[in-house]
Amino acid sequence: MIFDGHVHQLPDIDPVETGEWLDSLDAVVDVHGKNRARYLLSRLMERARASQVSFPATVSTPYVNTIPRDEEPWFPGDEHIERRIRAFIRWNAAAMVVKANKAADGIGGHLSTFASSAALYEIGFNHFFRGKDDGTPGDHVYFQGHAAPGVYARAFLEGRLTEDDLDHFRRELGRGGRGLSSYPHPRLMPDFWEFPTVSMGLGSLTALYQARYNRYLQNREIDDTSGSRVWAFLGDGECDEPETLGAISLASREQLDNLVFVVNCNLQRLDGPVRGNGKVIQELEATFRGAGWNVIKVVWGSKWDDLLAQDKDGVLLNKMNTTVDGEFQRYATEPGGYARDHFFGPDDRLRQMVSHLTDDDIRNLPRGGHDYRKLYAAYKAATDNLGSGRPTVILAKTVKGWTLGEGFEGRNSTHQIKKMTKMQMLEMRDRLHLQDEIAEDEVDDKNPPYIKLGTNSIEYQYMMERRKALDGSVPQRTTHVRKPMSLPDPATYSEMWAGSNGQEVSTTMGFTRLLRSLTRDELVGERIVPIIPDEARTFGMDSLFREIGIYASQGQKYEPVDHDLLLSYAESRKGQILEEGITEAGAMASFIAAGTSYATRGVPMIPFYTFYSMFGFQRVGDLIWQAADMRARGFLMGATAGRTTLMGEGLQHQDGHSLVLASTVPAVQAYDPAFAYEVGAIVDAGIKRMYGGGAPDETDVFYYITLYNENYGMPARPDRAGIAEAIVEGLYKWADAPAGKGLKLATIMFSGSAHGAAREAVNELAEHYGVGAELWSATSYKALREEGLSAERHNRLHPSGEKRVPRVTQILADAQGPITAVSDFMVSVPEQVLRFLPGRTFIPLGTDGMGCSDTREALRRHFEVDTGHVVVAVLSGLFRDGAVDASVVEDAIRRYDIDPDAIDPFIV
Ligand SMILES: Cc1ncc(C[n+]2csc(CCOP(=O)(O)OP(=O)(O)O)c2C)c(N)n1
Ligand SMILES: [Mg+2]
Repeated sequence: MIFDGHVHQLPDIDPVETGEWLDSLDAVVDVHGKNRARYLLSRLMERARASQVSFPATVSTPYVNTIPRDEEPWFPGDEHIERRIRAFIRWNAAAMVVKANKAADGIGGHLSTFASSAALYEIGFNHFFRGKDDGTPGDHVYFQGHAAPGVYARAFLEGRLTEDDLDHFRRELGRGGRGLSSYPHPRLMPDFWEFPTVSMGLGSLTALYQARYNRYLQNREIDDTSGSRVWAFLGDGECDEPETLGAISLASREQLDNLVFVVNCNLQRLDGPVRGNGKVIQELEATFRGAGWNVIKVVWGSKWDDLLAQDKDGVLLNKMNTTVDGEFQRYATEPGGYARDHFFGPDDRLRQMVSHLTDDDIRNLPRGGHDYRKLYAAYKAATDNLGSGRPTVILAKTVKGWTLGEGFEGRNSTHQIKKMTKMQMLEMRDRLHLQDEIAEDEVDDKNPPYIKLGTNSIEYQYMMERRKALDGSVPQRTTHVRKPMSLPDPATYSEMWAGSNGQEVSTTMGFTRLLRSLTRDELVGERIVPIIPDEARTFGMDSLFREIGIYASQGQKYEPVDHDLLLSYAESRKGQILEEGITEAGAMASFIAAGTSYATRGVPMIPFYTFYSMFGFQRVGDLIWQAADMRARGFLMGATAGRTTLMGEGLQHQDGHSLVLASTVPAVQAYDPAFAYEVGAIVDAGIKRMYGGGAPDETDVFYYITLYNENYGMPARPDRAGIAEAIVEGLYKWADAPAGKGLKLATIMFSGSAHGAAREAVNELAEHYGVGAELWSATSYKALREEGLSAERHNRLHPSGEKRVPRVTQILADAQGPITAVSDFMVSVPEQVLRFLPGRTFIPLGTDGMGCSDTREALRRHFEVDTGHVVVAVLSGLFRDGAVDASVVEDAIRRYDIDPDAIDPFIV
């Protein structure tokens, strides 16, 4: 407790003696220096431990407020009016949820989360959160997802939402899809919510990287972000998610004093206590403090200050320190007499301390998170902390369900309760002193009234004046562009169109060249954000280090070991590459920050996040979903793609399914290109689509593009009208069948690196089996499927209207014979178009199975996607169609040395 300045919270029973000790220390420092002083202190600590003088660890302080009463700042607001406003919002939030569940039983919603955090938000709304009305992006506020009812309730009082809006909470499909979303979802309420948070842990992670991204923009001199603070509101239970705390050391390392976490420590999560047997606030304090954060605990409300001041023997402090959260939760549910007996009671000195208080007084000794002045002091300290280089976390102790009444406060079931009886509503009304606003006969449990404020009411005027002073309402999402961006010069892509002139390169190398060209582009160069999680060398992107620099907020304080090399590890304050280290989640959070920059900051940026494709969708799938919710734009580049192309790495690295996972995210445009010019065409079209100024439904997408590390000659872009569109639409003819008389006809579709087997198979089929196979490049089965489904839906719902033919059906109408599809991904990838090819023989080959390590050749044989297997598949299709005999297929099986009884790779 002597650490971090907390000694001032304890009574000094002998100031003279204290003075002597301090003078001695000063003298040692003066005469013998700091080292000697340190030594003596260490010896004293050693002795203290030996004498059993207990001593808290340096990372935690006693269970009291960090800011003592006499250091609290003057409170500039009108506490009475703010309390009224808070009560109105509390009431309306509860009424909205109760009504929703009466109107549609089971529709859900949460009462208790916001009830515990109302003051945490209101202090922000009235005094801290900056809006955008001055033309700046203001603060970035991440609301706790389950507290959404409170945010709607305030927007209603501010006149931003109507009663009809509140009546459509969680009923979004009426009124043209304009209800209120259950949680913060920019996808559903694009003018209101900015940051999706409700998947626990993602809000805090993305908030942290948003704060870092703001510094990136600042240091690169692209945007002045100094006026924006990032506020993230989290639950204490949520802190158990690895994503919540997993990146906090980055915040201190990057000196993000523009970041404030507010943890609503109501000691409960969904099922029960967060740490019944421990103290979550103490645990979080140690974690954050250890990570270098500025920690502000707001544990006790003002009325406790008097008691602490009397605590000469430290018995109260000791009781506070030793009472576990499970007990504190119990005190919130019992009458004051219980705490008198169990908290104060066992020790006579403590019992004496509260003898002048009634049981009700004791019960009403509030927790810090419900004490407006304490919160103001904490938020003020957090904002004053700017310049210190330390991010701040405020740990505010609250009661879950506070003011909702006995059935709610501190109950283990409180998170899930959505309904209130009339009696409960009346109890809440009285508790909030709203008798003058709501008459008893108005209250019923079906249709409780909302409190509305006339524009002349002092509460309304006060509230609006406060918001005006803080530049307008929050939250509010806009897409107003503050710093316009042009599209790249078409010449940027010319290298991609030209092909590699016989040189063997991979699509990854092709993409890296494209990325470099884009960063050199006069028009958009500075807006490109390359993001890599410690894999640049794997992808050959280390060539960019020196040229565009690795972003480092501190610059480079050392001469790198490879300084004399052309490709040295060059860090710089103005570096463009976000080299994230080994954190796909962090890299994805950066992608989200950059990909939503067009909205959050009005500064469009184009992120290219390149990663091991295996560690994309399956590793950070929920963040990708969040990116889609947040309307992120940009490119996810799934490098080292394919189950057989990346050789040697085995089961955990060889990806044959990210395209299946990508198919589940509507906003994702998934591509599996074979050649550099296809990559170029997709990127070109993608940038135009996302940044070319179309309607949000069109623009608010992002791309997933696979990249392979197999080298081969990159052909030039076919010189054909409409080729660029065809590549983007997902399928185009790549080569006609070889000419020859009497050839039996067939079709092979390839994607990505499987083009090699497909092309060889064409030659083999012509040479040995008299089969002429035409080749098609399938760049996006997802795009084909989605278009097909939409045509199918149209036809289903317009039976007598003009029939739409799915694009893939049309395109393949002229493709000859049975269709064999081959890729380095699971069969379900090409199968996405099967339903649109009725009556066609369709044989998809794919790499289903867990995978193992070997050479490409061995793996392709194992997964049955090599040349021999493609030939056999084509012949088996012809056999199925009656064009050849079974013996022909058997001949090929022999010719390519295929063991028909080999173990099925799926079960290996
Ligand atoms: C990733 C994820 N897992 C589970 C849930 C379900 N869930 C919603 S709220 C909640 C408990 C939240 O507790 P806490 O973070 O303490 O918030 P409080 O409501 O107590 O403020 C859980 C488990 C979720 N939303 N996200
Ligand atoms: Mg909680």
